[in-house]
Amino acid sequence: HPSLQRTPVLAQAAAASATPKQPKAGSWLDARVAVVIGTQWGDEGKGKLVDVLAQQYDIVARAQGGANAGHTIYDADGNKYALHLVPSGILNPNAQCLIGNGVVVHLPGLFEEIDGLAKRGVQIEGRLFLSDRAHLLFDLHKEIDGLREEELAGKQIGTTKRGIGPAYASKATRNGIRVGDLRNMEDFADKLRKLAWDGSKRFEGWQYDVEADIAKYDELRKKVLPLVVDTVDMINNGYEEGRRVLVEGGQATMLDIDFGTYPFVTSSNPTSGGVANGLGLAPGKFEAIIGVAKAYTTRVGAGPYPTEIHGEEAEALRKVGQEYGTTTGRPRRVGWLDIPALRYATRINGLTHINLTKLDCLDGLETIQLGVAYKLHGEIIKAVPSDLPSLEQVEVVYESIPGWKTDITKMRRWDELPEAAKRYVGRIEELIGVPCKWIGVGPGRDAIVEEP
Ligand code: 2SA
Ligand code: GDP
Ligand code: MG
Repeated sequence: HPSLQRTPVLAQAAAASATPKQPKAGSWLDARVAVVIGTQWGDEGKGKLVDVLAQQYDIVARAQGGANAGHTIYDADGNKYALHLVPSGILNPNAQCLIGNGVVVHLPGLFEEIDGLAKRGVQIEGRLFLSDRAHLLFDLHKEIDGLREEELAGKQIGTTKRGIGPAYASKATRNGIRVGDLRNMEDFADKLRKLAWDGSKRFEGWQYDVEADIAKYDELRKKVLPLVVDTVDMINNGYEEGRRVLVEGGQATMLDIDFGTYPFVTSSNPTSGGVANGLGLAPGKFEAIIGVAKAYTTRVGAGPYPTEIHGEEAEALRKVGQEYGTTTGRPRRVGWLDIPALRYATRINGLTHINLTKLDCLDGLETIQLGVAYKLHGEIIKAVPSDLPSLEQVEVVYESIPGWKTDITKMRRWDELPEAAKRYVGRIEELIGVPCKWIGVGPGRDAIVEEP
């Protein structure tokens, strides 16, 4: 029946007339809209995959989170870039980059990032666009983030203190201020005064120079307004004209405000549903949903972590994996790969492919532990428990997998990988039912192996 067709007629016609592009590196991903999602607790290496795939895409967009994200990428010459709000597609000169309505934006931070990139010769003008529906994140949100963490004394979430929770709280309580509000400075000033007043009611003795902030934003708006567009219209027009869209997720499934280890989560939905909301791009258009999973796991901040390891073993893995936060420099907690969590992420996001990253970081191990199931009160459980006490009590069932004890960082083809490494990848695929299309063997752009 024609009404059951998912692709609008207009888009189909446009797609048919669009010239297919030739991939410059890596293989061609045959999806007009591809979404890259973190499957664990963040820092799986989403930025690197987005940078690699951006060469094949016209539009690269961020849909949620803010400057709590930290994506480290290396260009073709090995220069390092740490990105927070700017999509990792920015290093591909042909890609247009969008910051969608679901993102919370700290403008001074965004301009610091933009200026840093521009100094290094990255073209920004005409390539980076900001949604007029995105909510602004002010210094006051950062201060409140800090105050709230202090109040939790001993039970902190371990946020990045980038103001993320308070900014989404302002959005939900409907006194948030949007990027588009900068078009009318008088209204903007009133709204910001109201926001600061609210904060002073909640935190006794808290001082905030709101007038100085208003003056600062009055200056900033001249730089901001040229980047501001209706990104919902822009991304949908682009799609209908046959342009290819790549979405860069921030944080990850286990940090999702609905599906993560609440309250030890971030304040947005980093899952594929959040992408639809954060861009105004309908979920039926997502042709590839790629889950990025580290070959082991890490977590920054507090909260349950069933496969966590401690002591010397943990220290060694943290060192090889260079597991320190991109945004805050905090040492990351480390552990084994958690299959129940990965299966949960597969279902929630509708994953079509996996990018298994940092397999090289397991090169030195005699034996690798793979967490294959959870037990609660002695019984195997099928689902990931929703309540913290249960999740804290789960006992992990491990399978011991022989390591390969070989340096794989120079390998670029599947058939070059040691048999034991292939067996580890194969076992993961068998347990989650999704192919590991890409395997990361180093931080560089080219350090990626594709499974045939
Ligand atoms: P927030 O700041 O309110 O989003 O913090 C809430 C929880 O979400 C976690 N979170 C992260 N976890 C890993 N990486 C993140 N980004 C940075 C990076 C982290 C850094 O890429 O390295 O530099 O420290 C990130 N952002 C948020 C956070 O740890 C809390 O558990
Ligand atoms: P993101 O937040 O998911 O984009 O990940 P981050 O950039 O915060 O952290 C991933 C880190 O691992 C970065 O320093 C990357 O350069 C690095 N990385 C990504 N893929 C690989 C890989 O396959 N092997 C190694 N050794 N490092 C990788
Ligand atoms: Mg990160």
